[in-house]
Amino acid sequence: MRILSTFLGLMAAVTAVPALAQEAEHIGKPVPNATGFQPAATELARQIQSLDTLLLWIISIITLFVTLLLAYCIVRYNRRSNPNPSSFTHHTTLEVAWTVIPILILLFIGANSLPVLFNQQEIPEGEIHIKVTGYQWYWGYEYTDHEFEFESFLLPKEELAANGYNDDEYLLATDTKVVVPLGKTVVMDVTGADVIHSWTIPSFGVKQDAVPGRIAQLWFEADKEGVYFGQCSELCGKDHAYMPITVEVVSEEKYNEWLKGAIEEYAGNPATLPAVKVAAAD
Ligand SMILES: [Cu+2]
Repeated sequence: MRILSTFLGLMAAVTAVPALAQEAEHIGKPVPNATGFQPAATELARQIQSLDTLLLWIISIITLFVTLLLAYCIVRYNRRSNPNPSSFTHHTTLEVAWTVIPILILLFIGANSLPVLFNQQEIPEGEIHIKVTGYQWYWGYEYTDHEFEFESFLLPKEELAANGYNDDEYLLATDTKVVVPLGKTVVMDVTGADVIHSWTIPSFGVKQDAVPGRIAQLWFEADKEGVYFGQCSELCGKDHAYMPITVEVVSEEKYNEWLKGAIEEYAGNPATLPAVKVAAAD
């Protein structure tokens, strides 16, 4: 990574590109004490978040309705205010209503959620292809269009600042990162080398299990430049918490520069397995 940073630095100096990769805005990351979603950077994520909002409204209205109904019955029909309860056992209109209304609600939810699901699962023609492999406990990325690959490890605390990350990005930042261009369709093949892992970037609205022996796909098209973080999302062993994911979305120009450097640095190198840098939790 240091060689790559130096290379990028040189490239930036030579071509007068104003900002280094490290100066990019760090957008997709958790915020202390927040409860909402991380900012959406793809259409997929926006769709998921609006579906969540819609469902929250429906759930809230139903909960409120049931609570009020319960309160009304407690007040109106307790033994004191209603000493002689009615004894009917059927009420056709009511029974039809409590069958048909929930069906309509479920149909409405289905009609709104299935398109979102299909949009995630119908993989479009990709412009950039990356194979992602989950290892115990790091990620491997292969840019299959250019035949190079590299591994991505957790950055130890003391190396965060040197790599342009804040201290609170420990457990999120990695030594090398996935770099993708803005506005291009990225298709990822996701698999696991040993046990099941799961690759995700919350801001992109993607999460895919990495299952050994299988290749699953995910896709995204990021529409805002910046750095986005994710973490392995399938319990995969003792260092599960120490295999984060860092993705940087850059302009096409910067991407091509990065690609040149990455090909130079990684191509032809057999996938070496660097010594595990993962430090135990401290
Ligand atoms: Cu894991």
